[in-house]
Amino acid sequence: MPETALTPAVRTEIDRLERADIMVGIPSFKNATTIGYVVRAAQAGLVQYFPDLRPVVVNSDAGSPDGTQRVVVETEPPDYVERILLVRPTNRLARVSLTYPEVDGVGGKGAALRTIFEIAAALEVQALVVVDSDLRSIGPEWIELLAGPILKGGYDFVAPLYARHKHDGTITNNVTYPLTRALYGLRIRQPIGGDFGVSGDLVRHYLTLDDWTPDISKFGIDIWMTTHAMAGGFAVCQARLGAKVHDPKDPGADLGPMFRQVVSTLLRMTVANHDRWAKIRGSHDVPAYGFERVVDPPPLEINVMRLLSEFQAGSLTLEPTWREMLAPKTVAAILDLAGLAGETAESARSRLEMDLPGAERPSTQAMAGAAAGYTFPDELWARVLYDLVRTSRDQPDRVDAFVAALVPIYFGRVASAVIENRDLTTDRAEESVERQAREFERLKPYLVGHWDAEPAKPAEPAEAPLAAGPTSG
Ligand SMILES: Nc1nc2c(ncn2[C@@H]2O[C@H](COP(=O)(O)OP(=O)(O)OP(=O)(O)O)[C@@H](O)[C@H]2O)c(=O)[nH]1
Ligand SMILES: [Mg+2]
Repeated sequence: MPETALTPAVRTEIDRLERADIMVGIPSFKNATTIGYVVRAAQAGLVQYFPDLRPVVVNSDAGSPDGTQRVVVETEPPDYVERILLVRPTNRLARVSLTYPEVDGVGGKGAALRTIFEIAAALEVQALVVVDSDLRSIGPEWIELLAGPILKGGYDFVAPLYARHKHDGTITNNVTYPLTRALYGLRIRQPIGGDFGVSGDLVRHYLTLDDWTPDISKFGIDIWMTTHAMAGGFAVCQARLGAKVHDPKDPGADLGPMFRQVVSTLLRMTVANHDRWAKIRGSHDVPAYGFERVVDPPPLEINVMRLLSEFQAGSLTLEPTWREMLAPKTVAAILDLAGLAGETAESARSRLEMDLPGAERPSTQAMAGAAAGYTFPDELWARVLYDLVRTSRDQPDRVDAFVAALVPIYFGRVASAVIENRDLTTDRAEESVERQAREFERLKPYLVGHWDAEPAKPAEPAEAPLAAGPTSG
């Protein structure tokens, strides 16, 4: 990790707290409306489930202008929690909100967590739980579910398992889950869920690593934590948390930068960890703890038409980059499919106008129905990602450009998943995620063979398109 740059204020807090056994860390940036509830749930969980340990809650904030930090320190204090839960803990819960320092000039969720790791290591905690500050569905039991396997079961890393709406978690379902599973052979269903339990040993391991990048200071942090837990041989499990309800995001509108940060980090780590994954075939289940709740997460609207149009529009400016980053057969199939995406969007649009004249924005269901027939095959998607692993190795300086160029292809893949799942229950939609994950495993020899082949001659430098890709910026 880069040199620690803890601010004097953070050091003062560490000196004041001295030691703790269990810590809940909460990164935040402009979450004043939701973080109070998360802090209350965290406090109640610590008091109720771990009354004999020394607990601390640490909020690591970006200096939010909306009063996030004030909400944290003004939320009902720990003695209120003791009163309502009728618990007399051995140690008084400590609560801190601080502004984290940027890492090499870059702030973000990962930079916030880095400060949380440093504090956890300095306080010598046995278990660290990190939870997002925009959660609506967290309850006190989440703290027990994420810390229990570490304190009682000897695990080092607890990944979350949630019921998510079938259209939510698109980066997870299409990229991080199938790729992580096929590479490392572990079925961690939510590798970037955002809510984790980490042992003191694993926190210390994180602090010794020297592969930190600006993307890890942002949303690359989750996949970085999960991958290092697996690659470092730490004991990994999952905790069933029920539903994940948080500030929703439409993948076509909000998730471009996050996609780039996660996928660039994943590709760089895949290249670096070749020795760890090259020999692994197939995968195993990862133990899951906690009561299996049946919950219906709230629905999420997705603009299918926009995803299809962006895929087609991407082909107009990004074809030269696609040729650099993908195998010739893969590019040919992608270009055909981008054309089909454009035609599908156009005909679906006119069909919707006829069916719903004057309607504002058609529902996800209506859009997906009108676009039925368009499919992005699992095998092609797996080849796209596997080609990218190889070109990321050969042209490490181009990873960011390749991942930016991948965004419209990813949109084409997400559109296909939304269309395929439009009439399915959440459980049935899960089967298509599993089918795709098996396809990544089946094609792993393609990745390995491709990796072992002679390095490709870098393609002729392509004319840089003047206009940036549709989602850059
Ligand atoms: N400190 C800090 N925290 C951030 C920043 N950006 C996001 N976060 C926090 O990171 C957590 C996750 O951010 P979200 O924007 O909710 O991301 P998400 O899309 O829900 O991510 P997933 O839940 O993993 O799908 C929240 O607690 C945010 O407050 C940032 O710039 N600085
Ligand atoms: Mg969120």
